[in-house]
Amino acid sequence: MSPAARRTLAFAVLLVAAGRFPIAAQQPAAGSAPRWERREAMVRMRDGVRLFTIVMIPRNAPGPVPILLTRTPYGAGGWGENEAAPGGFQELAADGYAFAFQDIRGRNRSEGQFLMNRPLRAPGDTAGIDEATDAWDAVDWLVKNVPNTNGRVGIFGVSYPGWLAEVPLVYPHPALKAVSPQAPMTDTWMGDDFFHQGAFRMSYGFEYSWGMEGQAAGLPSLPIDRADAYDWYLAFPSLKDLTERTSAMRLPTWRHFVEHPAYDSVWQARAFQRSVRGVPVPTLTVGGWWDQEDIYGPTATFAALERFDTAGVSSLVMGPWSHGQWSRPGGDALGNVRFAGATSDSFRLNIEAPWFRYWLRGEGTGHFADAQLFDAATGRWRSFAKWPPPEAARRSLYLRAGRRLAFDPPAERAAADSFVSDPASPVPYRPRPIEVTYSQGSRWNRWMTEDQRFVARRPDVLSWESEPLTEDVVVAGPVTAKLFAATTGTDADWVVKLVDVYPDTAAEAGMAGYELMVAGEILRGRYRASFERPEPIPADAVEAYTVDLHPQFHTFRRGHRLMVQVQSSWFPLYDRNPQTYVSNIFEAPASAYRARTHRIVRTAAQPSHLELLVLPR
Ligand code: PG9
Repeated sequence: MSPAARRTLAFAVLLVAAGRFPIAAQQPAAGSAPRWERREAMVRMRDGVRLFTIVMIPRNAPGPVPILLTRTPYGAGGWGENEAAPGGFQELAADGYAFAFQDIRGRNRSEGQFLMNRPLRAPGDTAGIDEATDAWDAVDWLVKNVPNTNGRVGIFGVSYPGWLAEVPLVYPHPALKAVSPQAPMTDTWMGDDFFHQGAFRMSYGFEYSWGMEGQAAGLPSLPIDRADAYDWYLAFPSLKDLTERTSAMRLPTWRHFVEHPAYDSVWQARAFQRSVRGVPVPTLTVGGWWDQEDIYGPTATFAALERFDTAGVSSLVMGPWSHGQWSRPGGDALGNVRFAGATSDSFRLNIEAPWFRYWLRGEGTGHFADAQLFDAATGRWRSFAKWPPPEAARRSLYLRAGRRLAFDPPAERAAADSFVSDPASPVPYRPRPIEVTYSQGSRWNRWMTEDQRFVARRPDVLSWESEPLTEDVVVAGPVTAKLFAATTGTDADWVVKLVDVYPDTAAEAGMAGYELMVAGEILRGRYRASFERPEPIPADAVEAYTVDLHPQFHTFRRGHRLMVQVQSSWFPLYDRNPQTYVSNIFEAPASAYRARTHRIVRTAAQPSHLELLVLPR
């Protein structure tokens, strides 16, 4: 194998190890008859480009079967004819499907040019191609060429393949009858892989783009040579220096970041939730409450579809999972947090399989709740006829004096808490050492559930805590932080976390005093008024900041405390804000990176708080 081929394989293997794909299914005993007929084809798209496609057709199906398609940039897979279940899709294979896997343009064995997160063709452009037209052409080919099918096709996938599954909703083929976007990167500027509300996902963006495009760009293998990636990234005094010293501009995706730091039309054109105009096909959107890569996508996709869902064919499933965890065996724990039972297995068996069975095989009742959500605190699934539940009441949780948190607003006329945020010593986003994102033993997939006590004593992390709750508080719906804050600089990032503090007497093993982040997000201050047009922050002026922490369903149990933490860096996952306004942070000189004092105001007139939806008791 050539060094280049070895490297591609190594990146794919690391993604697999990181749980990017389901594990391969077990092989049946040697000598038993092959279960699948395996066909390979170069399927011609409307512009003549041919995409590599594998179709696995069950040999023992009693009648015609539907087809389940996954389109992927990661390699269509080497599923063999003795596979128990291609793709590791055991529960689905047991029902009877043909499975199709397709490499998208420019990836692996397909022809054409790869473009990260290719935008949909412009309205009115009937000649152009995009991932939705490619999916249309793929479905058309499948129904015309795969024998013994019932003519119904479903499409599903996790993450990049999740987004590839949802874009066909913009113009679906008539044979497409079921769509399941899982952890879709719905808007990779607003809250998925590459930026969150304007803050750049530096280590993820760097390592992922390098893995996907480094070889084609003629770059060596990933240059991180420190055991703690925190140290490696911190050695670059600026993002500009990182770009220059690693030649990252040779990566098309990195160049794209540098040239489009704000939410301009280029990013907006890639945002699925802005393009979709209906629910033409039944859709099951799936996500994890602690998805470290695509936390915005699932609920944003569902909310976008919900606006048009008069037929009630769009459903949401959210479980206590990291990125794609539901597609792998088990699911009884994430990091230190344990759930009652194998939540991933139960999702695949009791939710996903019946859903496809109904829409593609016509079996079952067809009764699916608007939302089926797992409450990690009680260990139970709950179905909602409407999400967010109309019966939930809005409640505000205020930052108060003495680092207390309460549902009553403050009365003070002048009150604030402050801290110094120093780019020379940013707050780590997870306990160090921080391993390379996709590397053996990396704790990347569990970081959002780490005990936040690892930073709670830092002077640049402020915490406000409630009294122990005297009754359960069930949060069910969007969580939003409204901060009133000032900085001595002219730009700043605001990280806000909503934390469930376990009692010191917690019965769960290892959870005494645990600080579990239930929701957490970052906003780059320059975008407080507009994501398209950043503006400097006037030094020392109190400004209002709205930080979207996304919907959640979580019971803060009696005896637990609510906590809110605020800090201004999450390094090196997010680049450091220089805290001096420059028009493009990718170009900021090292001299712009300055320590600044930030002030969180908590007065009657400017009460910093979180807005929650809480279910009635
Ligand atoms: N989170 C991965 C990704 C998707 C889209 C863009 C960049 C990265 C993935 O798991 O596919």
